[in-house]
Amino acid sequence: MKVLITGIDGYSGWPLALHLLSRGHDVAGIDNLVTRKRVQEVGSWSATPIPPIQRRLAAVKEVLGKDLRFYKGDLCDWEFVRHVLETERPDSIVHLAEQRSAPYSMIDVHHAVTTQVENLTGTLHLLYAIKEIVPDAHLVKMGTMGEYGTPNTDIPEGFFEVEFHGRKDYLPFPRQANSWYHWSKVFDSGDVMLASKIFHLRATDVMQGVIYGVRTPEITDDRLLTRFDFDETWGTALNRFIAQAVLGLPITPYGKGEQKRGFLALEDSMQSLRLAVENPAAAGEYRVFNQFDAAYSVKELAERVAKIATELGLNPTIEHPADPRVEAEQHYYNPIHEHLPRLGYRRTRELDDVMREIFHDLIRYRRRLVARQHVVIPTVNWRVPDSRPLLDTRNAPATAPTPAPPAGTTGPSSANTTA
Ligand code: USQ
Repeated sequence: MKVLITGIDGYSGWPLALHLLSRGHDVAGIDNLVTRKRVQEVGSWSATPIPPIQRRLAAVKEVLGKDLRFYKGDLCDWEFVRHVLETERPDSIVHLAEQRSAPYSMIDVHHAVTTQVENLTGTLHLLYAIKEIVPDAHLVKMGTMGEYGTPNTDIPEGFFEVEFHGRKDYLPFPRQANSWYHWSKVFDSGDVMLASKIFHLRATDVMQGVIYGVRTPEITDDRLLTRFDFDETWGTALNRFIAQAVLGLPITPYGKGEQKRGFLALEDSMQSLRLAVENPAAAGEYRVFNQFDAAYSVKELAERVAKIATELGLNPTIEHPADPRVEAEQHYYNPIHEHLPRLGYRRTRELDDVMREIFHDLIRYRRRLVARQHVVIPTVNWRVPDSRPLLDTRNAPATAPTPAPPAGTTGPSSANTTA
C-alpha cells in the first residue's frame, strides 16, 4: 500500500514509517520539523539523540535498504498539501502532524491559539485535499482517549445508544476534554466525522492512550532511534517517571495519583496503526478505535517504576506534587476497546519489560538527561495563579495577580545538531 504519514519526524511518526516500510509498504512523509524547535523553546531536548532529517533518511536507506520520500512543509499551507497529495496519490494517510502536548497548549493564550489553529487547519486542509485529489484514500487520524475525559460511566468506542424521552438514537459519546490540546482533537473528530458524511470519505479516528517506550523491532541502529521527551511539557507520564528515577529526582504522580489513563507500548501502537491502515474503513464510514492495552493509575505506575529502579541499584523516591492540571484525581475509568482486537490486534509487550528497556536506554543517555534536568519539574499550571476555584470571586483581589512566566523561557536556545 502507498502510505503518507504526516508528522513523520515525531515520536510515533518515525517508528511507524520504519514499521510500515519493513512490512513492504511504500511510505512517504511530511513534517515541518517544528516539534524540534518547540522542545528547544521549553529548554529541553530528546534523551535519545535525533539526527537531522536528511541523516535519518540516509540511515533508513543504509540500514533497511528502503527509500523513504520526505516533504518538508506545513499542513497549514494549502498549496503544499495539494502538491504532496497530487504527487504521492496515497492509498492511506496517517495524520499525526499536530501539536501534541497538553501542557504546551496551556502555557498561555498564544500557545492555546497556536495549538487549536494549527491542528484544526491542518486537518481541514487534509480533508479537502483528500476529497479533491484522492477521494478513495483512507484517513487514519490520530485522536486521543483524552477527548472523552473521565465520565462516571463506561466509555464506548466513539458512539453509544441513547434513550431520551422515550426515543432512541445511536450518537457520538460526549467529549469532556481537559486541555486546549485535547479539545483541538475533539474539534478535529467532529470535522472528520462531518467530512466522511458529506464527502463520503473513509476515516478511522484513533483514540490513543498514553504511549510509552523508546524502541520498536525496526530500530536496530542508534541512527534510527525515535525521540524520547522527558521534560514537563513534552514528556508523557511513564517516560518522565523513568527519566526522573534515572536522574535521582523524585518521581512525580500528581496530586492523589489516582488519575487513571489507558497506556500502550510504542511497539503495539505501531501494530494498531498498521492494522488500521491495512483494513480501511468503507467509503463514507467514520469509525472510532479506542487504542490502549491497560488502564493504570499514575500512582501505580510510579510504584512500578520505583520497584524496577531499586532492582537496578537506583534509589528512587516518589513525591506527590499538587496536581498542576484541572482533572479528577480519583474517578471511575472503564473504556471499551474491542474494535482493534477484531482486526487481529494482540498485545505483544508487557509493561515491566518495556520499562526495563527504557531504563537501559536512558542509563546509556543519562548525560543528556542531566544536561536538561532543570526542565523536568512541572511549572505549567492549568489553574488560576492562586489555585482558588475559578468561580469563587468572594475574596478576589482588586487587581489581577501576575501570571507565572511561560515555562522554560530562560532555557538554552542554542541550535543543536540533535533534537
Ligand atoms: N502526570 C503525572 N505526573 C507527571 C506527568 C503526568 O501524574 O509527571 C499525569 C497527568 O496529570 C495525567 C496523566 O499523568 O493525569 C497523563 O499525563 P501525560 O502527560 O502522560 O499525558 P497527556 O497530557 O494526557 O497527553 C499524552 C500525549 C498526548 C496524547 C495523550 C493520550 O502527550 O499527545 O494525546 O497522552 S491521553 O492521555 O489518553 O489523552
